[in-house]
Amino acid sequence: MEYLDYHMWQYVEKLKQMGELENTVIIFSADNGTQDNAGNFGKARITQQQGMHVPLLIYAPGVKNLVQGRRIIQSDFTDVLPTLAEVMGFDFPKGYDKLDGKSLWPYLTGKSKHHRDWIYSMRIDAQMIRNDKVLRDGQGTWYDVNKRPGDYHSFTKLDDLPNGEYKNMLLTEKAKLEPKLAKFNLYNTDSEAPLPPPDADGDGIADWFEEKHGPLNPKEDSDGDGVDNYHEYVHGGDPKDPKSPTKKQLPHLIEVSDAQGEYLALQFDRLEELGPDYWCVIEGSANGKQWTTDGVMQQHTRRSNHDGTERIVARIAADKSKANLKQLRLTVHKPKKRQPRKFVNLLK
Ligand SMILES: [Ca+2]
Ligand SMILES: [Ca+2]
Ligand SMILES: [Ca+2]
Ligand SMILES: [Ca+2]
Repeated sequence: MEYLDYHMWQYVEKLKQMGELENTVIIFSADNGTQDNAGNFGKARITQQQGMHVPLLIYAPGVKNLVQGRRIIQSDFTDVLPTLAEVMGFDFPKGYDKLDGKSLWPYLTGKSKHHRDWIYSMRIDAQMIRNDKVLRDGQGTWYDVNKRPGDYHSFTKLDDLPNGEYKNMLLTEKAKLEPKLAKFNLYNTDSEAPLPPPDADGDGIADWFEEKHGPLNPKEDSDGDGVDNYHEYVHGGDPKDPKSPTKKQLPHLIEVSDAQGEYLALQFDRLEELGPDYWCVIEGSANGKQWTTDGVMQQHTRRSNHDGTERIVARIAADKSKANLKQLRLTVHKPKKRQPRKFVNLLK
């Protein structure tokens, strides 16, 4: 934190030297916390609000009447662009309908007491939405956030509340938010994410791989090396060569030692072309029976092997000596059918 303060101080000092501090709006935010310091909820987990929640600090010493102090309001990242546009006097062209956010400026400058009614976040096709009364997490569970809207940890599930007036009020709020989800549920039909490689029979093995090696059944192990054809493709193996993929290419445990400590990690190779649609889930287990994603990094380091594959290292977040997870396993999901976004360039 001190190091971060030091860097911010350097920015502020530089702006002072340039005589521009009074003419600058500093918007400071952060990536989602790591799992260690966010209690297993970091790294953009959509399943709980903690995975999505980030700080937002705004400092504008030259602006009179700027709202001061900590505020608990609904605001998300989509608000940053319209805020900056308003600060800089940029008007979006009429008919430009791609802005989901709302400028924070009227609220920040005290012209408006209220910013917005609800906020939204998504990852792949998981969606989270909330207002100051109810919250839906990325798995579709609804929570009562009415009593402590600024508390991001200890919500009661709507289903667990006794029937009555209070629950009915929350159900009304839920009914207001639910229809909004459909508008944004576009990942499979109108997403700007790069498409996975063409796969005519939809079995998860790209066309080029089946053209090269002949039609493949993803569940079959054609060369009897213990790796089915789907995973031969995923890990950059050869489905007709029992010596490929090698043990180094397949998921295996390694020990990592670096400045942050000693960790148990799962290492494997995968084709670079797979992209985010081939959803990797790493689970850990203390006893080889119960498996969980809690405490396991889902965003991992990746390094290109410069041969069309990349090496992935996914590690347990806690130090090895303290970690209770002793085993890791990998599941690679097959992509859903998707269509590319039909871009309309309204700014040209
Ligand atoms: Ca295929
Ligand atoms: Ca096939
Ligand atoms: Ca095989
Ligand atoms: Ca093989």
